[in-house]
Amino acid sequence: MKVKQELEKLLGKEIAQSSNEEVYYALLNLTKQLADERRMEETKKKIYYVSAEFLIGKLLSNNMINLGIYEDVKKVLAESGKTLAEIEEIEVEPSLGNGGLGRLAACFLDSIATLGLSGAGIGLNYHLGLFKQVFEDRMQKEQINPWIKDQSWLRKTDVTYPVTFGKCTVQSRLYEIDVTGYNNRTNKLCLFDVETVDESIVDANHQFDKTDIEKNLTLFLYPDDSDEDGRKLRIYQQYFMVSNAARLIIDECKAKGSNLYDLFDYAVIQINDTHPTMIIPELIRLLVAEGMNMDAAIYVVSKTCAYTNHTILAEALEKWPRHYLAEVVPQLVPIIEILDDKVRRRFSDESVAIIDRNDLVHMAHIDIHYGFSVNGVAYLHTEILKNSELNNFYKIYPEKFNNKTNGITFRRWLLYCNELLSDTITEWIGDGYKKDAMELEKLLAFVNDDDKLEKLLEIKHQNKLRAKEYFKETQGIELNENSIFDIQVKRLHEYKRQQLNVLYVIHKYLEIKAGKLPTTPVTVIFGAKAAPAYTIAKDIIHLILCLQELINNDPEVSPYLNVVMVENYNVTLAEKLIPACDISEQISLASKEASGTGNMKFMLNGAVTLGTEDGANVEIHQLVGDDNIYIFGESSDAVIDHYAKADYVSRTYYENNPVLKEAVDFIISDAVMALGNAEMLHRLYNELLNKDWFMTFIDFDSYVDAKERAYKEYEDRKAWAQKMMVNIAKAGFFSSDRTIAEYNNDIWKIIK
Ligand code: Z16
Repeated sequence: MKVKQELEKLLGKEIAQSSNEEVYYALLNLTKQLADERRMEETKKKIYYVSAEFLIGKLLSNNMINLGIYEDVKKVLAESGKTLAEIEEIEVEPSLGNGGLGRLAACFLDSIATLGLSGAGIGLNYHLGLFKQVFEDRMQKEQINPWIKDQSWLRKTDVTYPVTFGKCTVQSRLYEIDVTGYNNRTNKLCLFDVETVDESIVDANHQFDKTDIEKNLTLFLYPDDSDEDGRKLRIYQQYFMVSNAARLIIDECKAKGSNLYDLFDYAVIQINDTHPTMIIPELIRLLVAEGMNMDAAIYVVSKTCAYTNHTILAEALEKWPRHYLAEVVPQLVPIIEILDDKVRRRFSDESVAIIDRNDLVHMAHIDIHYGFSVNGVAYLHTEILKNSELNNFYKIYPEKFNNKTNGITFRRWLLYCNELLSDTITEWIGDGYKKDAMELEKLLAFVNDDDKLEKLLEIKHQNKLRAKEYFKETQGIELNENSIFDIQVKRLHEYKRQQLNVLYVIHKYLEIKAGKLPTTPVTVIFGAKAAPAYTIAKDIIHLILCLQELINNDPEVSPYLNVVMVENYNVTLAEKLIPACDISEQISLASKEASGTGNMKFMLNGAVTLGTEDGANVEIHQLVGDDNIYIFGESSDAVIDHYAKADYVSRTYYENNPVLKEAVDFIISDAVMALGNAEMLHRLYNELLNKDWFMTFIDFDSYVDAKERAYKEYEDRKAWAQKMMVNIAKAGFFSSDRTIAEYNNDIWKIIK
């Protein structure tokens, strides 16, 4: 295909005479056309990945890579004096997700299409998505984040269903986004919406009438659930999502010849966390409405649905009061009661009941009893599910439990975001790794090749320069490309322990003030959004921003240590930061991070992990060996034991460790208080001292040791480059193509 001609035909003029915006829309339309040409017939069985989040990121480059026109387009643009980077600036990143779970869903869609499997994502078309984060007075403020433009990747369809709630009925509308596979088929992401949604009901403070369902249903991802109306709104959203999904699936299967008694031969539904759980009773309801008897419907649905668990944190395992469901979706309550009744007849163990003694409906329990597969998302996580969190279920259904270690798409997280590296790898080992990521292991042959090691360091430096330029231009941030980039980017949550990193920063600051100077300067970079109602998380952001101000403006310290918190961390920023990273912070309290996927992206881009034995860090450690990772902290067994015995007292650590005490006290020192809000800083200080539920203090010493070791070993540039090489070489296992192949072999069983 002649890219230039096609583009100029769409533009009606030469590229050089067109604005960046015109070129962007021409590329958007060209890409859509090409994607459409790769639509393939659906196989008998199809995978439906139902998820509240799809954090897809910008799509233009990703699609052009998958369609094979990326290189040509870049060349053609360059000939006309344009760069793809400036064209991409026009695209708004959809904020249809929040973190790992949503980004995983997006990587999975890419791999499903790349492996040539017939599949679709199903979710909601949130108009404002997740909020946009801005910093004001060193605090997080939330702004609305509209992303839908007149022309976009969305395609309006004529599929619509009436969805009935206890109080009202709304009419849905299906929108689709094409999902291109790498040199393979095009699938769809199906996003349901309601036409009555009204963005103008949101006021300047982000508030809106939470009870006006017709107008608010698809406004926001995760509306504030700190009050009852907010929690009910989430149920409205979830039911709207799954009721549409169930009808779409039934319609598609019927069209392919299903008589519904054989639904499981036509469809497999992967339930992503508990948000889509109501698809189980909803499908049962619809099948019964079609004339099936209840037991048959339960049987059919149970053979169609599979559940993925993404966390062991109790607060994230949804439990809805029965009376909420009775108000929002009364038609499901009798079905859920039957499901509970059947469980109670079979098992006397109260802990596996669906409706508990307090009348709470345990969504995960519905998934486990009435789905055929339960999987965790990394080896350790699945072991914890089997042996502790869900042990009572594992004893009943050992055959349902399986592990599927997460993965990431290498198209976005290497080929696109780190072209220098991927081109170099291609030069060294050919491009077979683009289809078979395990071929990256060929790089192991070069761990003693000085020229190649030198080249890795040079690429890292170039990527730091690129990040420096980007953040200077977009956020006015100054990054020192000659410093160690030590990066922690992920949602803000106490279990992820940004506060541990912060305590180290304070400790380092105090050391430098006392005259102990590091040899190589360090830049500690944070990026994180806090849930709007999560007070302590916002306090942690506040502290980081105060320290940024204090440290970067202190001429004694700033030549050696800088702290940077980037604003509104999202997929686009991740693509700039990850290739520039030296040290990847993965420091969750062991047992709490189900997998992590950022850890995989950093490794693939030649960063060395500094982390606890948690989530997929365990597998990274195993793959790269002790010399190519910095592991610290309590083991997950020890942590689980502390919780069981309730014997962790943070104050004891504080009182017995003067170095830790000094760092903690600094949170409420005059220097910080002069910049910050006393209430917030005191609250955080007290939380750590009196509670510290995620055991920051217990790991402080070993964290400091591990960091110092990493910074020291960074000085030996060759030895460091060898660690980089091994990390890249061993990252192949974390390709989401591998993950999806496993889902298909063990759970979905879709035949091409
Ligand atoms: C989420 O992003 C995750 C779990 C969860 O229950 C809810 C949300 Cl929104 C994350 C896990 O925290 C992370 O460890 C994991 O890598 C990711 O899901 C994908 O499995």
